[in-house]
Amino acid sequence: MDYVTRTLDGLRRSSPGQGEFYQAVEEVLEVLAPVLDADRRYQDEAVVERLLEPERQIFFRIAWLDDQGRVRVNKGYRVQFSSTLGPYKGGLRFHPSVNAGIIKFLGFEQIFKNALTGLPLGGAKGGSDFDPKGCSQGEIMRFCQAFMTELHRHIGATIDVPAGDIGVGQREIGYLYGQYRRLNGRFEGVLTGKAAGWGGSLGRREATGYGCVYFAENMLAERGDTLAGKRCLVSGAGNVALYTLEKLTQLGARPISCSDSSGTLIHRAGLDVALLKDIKERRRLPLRDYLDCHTDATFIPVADYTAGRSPVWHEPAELAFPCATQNELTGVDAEALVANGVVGVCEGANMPSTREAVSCFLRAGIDYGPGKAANAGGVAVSQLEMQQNAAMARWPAEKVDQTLRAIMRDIHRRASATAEEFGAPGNLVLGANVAGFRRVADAMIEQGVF
Ligand code: NDP
Ligand code: 2IT
Repeated sequence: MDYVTRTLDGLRRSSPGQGEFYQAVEEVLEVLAPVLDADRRYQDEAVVERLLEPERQIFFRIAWLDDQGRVRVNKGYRVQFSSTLGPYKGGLRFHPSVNAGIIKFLGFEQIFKNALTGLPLGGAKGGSDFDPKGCSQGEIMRFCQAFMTELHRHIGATIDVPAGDIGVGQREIGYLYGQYRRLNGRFEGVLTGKAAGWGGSLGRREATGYGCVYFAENMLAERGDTLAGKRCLVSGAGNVALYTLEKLTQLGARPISCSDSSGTLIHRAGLDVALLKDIKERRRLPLRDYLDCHTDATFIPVADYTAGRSPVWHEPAELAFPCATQNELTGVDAEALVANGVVGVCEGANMPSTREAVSCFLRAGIDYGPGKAANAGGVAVSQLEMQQNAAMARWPAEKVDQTLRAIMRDIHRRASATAEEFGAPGNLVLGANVAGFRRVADAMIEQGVF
């Protein structure tokens, strides 16, 4: 049995019930085989075995009071995967689906994504099974305070710097930061995604979505093509989706679909992004409210989905941007996209395409930008926020945006050049994983066994 198969078999036995973690590892290891064979040091020094085991996992209880005065209890997680390249870095997710396997898959992906940025960043992820839906502002604040009451002893500006993810935006980062400051009495860059008035970086809110579109621009440019006039399908209607939609519109593309947990919105004339931001970001309303202003749009509620499948991928279009959550784009969806003439898929979310979907894209030979390359703009601008905090400085928005553009171009170049080097031109799954792996693996060897 070969090394990769043996390692995956061992992982399946040692991580029962952690399907998403296994899936994320499988994607990385399958493309690493030629690198592991070419350089024996990686096997001799057990680099893969070490990377699969987080340096530290913190599981904790969060008890808080709801508006009725009842005590509520949730599970909290921070998985500190790798600090080889810098302080642990990665978001916090608040969603009822969160469990140890989900946090481990996200943390594992984060190691390679962060390495690929070329910046000094380790990899981590955290969160809770807390469901913010239907909670009052006061409940969210008390939950965040209770979460940080435990987390604060494990993080710090040069130790571990959390940020947002699903269910954690600027409001939650504010409550988390306030509690950290209350407990530690230090004004330091311990979280990123802060409001711009008190330590946040301009452009962090936009960074993941804008970065994803810059990545798509780079993929298209390789074929001498541009975004102008392209019809785009986007899933989600949260932070990443909204700023993907905004940048697509700015660059002359025409986004025609998006979605949230209540259903899918299709507007073939082109989505009204300012209205979507007002509904979803400012007023926190369901997507259906869009129809009040645009009667020519269609909203399909989740209850009407055929075979539980979102119609978001089933419109004819040239580009697709999955920006909601893991495994939201299946093999069937991928076949439909390809049959409808899609030329590129660029992932704003983490691992949104199933293994079958990824195989379909690679077989079809379309441009495919995997999340760990295409959505790295968020964590990259988080690192720019850390730089600004460390220097007590504040960069203008233009400088952040220019730096983000340059970082996304470099990530694309690095992934593309690595794919060429291994005889698989255009295969950015191979390119991104191998380039990220080599940076962190070489540093692990240089720093000795621990
Ligand atoms: P948000 O919470 O802001 O938005 C998530 C969006 O996806 C919401 O519209 C939500 O619906 C929808 N959604 C979430 N889960 C589901 C589900 N199970 N079924 C259907 N719809 C769902 O999160 P972000 O935009 O920050 O994150 C989206 C993705 O991008 C995640 O995969 C995240 O890991 C990834 N990512 C985020 C980064 C960031 O900087 N924030 C950086 C890199 C990647 P509703 O509005 O109804 O809640
Ligand atoms: O998945 C991700 O890269 C994030 N949620 C952002 C991480 C960060 O530290 O900004």
